[in-house]
Amino acid sequence: MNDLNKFKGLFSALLTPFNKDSSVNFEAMEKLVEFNLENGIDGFYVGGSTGEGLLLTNEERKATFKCVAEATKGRATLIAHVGTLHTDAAIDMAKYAESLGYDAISAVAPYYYGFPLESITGYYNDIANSTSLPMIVYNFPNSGKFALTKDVANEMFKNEKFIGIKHTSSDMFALQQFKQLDREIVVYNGFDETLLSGLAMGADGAIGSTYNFMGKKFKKIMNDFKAGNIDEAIKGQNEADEIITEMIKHGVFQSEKAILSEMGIDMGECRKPFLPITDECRASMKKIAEKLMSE
Ligand code: MN9
Repeated sequence: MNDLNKFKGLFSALLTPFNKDSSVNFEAMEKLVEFNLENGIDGFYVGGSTGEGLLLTNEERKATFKCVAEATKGRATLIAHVGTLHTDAAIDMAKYAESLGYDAISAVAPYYYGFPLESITGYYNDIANSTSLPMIVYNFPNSGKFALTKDVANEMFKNEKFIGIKHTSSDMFALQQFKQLDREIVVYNGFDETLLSGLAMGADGAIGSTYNFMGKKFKKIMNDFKAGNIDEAIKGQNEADEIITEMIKHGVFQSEKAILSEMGIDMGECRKPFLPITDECRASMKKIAEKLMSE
């Protein structure tokens, strides 16, 4: 049996910094990991949507897994996102993550073709059965035509390798349902702007992009929630959401890179076809970064 406790808590969906020529900036990535750990982050989700994993080559994805494993040195729980359309490539990445000592693998459901359910569950089983690592299903309905349901999850989770769901959706009823499966699993809230509602519906933790620079703020929200200080928790969520609202206007990942660059970590731009960071975005995020650093 897997110990689920190490999978609970606040996990950063780690951003991937790029150099000017758009190659991965590993030095900045190490700094970002350290910065996250200083802010109390419990674990990292590497190479997901936020990490621009699907815009990296498979070799680059593996190199980022290695960089993060070496930078954390066992100080955080590590989840490698290996999702891609090509099953064997996903398996190759999963095996590599296993060799690096990762704690779990995760994958978004195969997208683009509108695969039938049997293909999707087959894909997950193929990857999950290829290593000794547990699997966390990345449920992100906006990324394709597939939204996980309780019944499908119950079927999938008959395979003991499956231990959790990263629920990137505002459907809080679905999140609640995932906590009622036939056996206990870990459920992560996936949209940071709804963390508090996710916790209220039973989430064990959260995986998100804004924790890269608002780790302390969100840790406090979680602790306030656990302690029953709901008014304080709502206040914290409102403060965070004011920032996220501004980020959404300018592009979430561009804004996050602009904020962290202001905080002293050279994040560079997002990879094409993401658009460059605009001057308006930089100016707005500079103010947000200054405010966060003064807190
Ligand atoms: O991994 C992230 N999801 C996506 C979680 O980027 C699709 C979230 O953290 C969002 O970036 C964040 C802003 O909408 O909630």
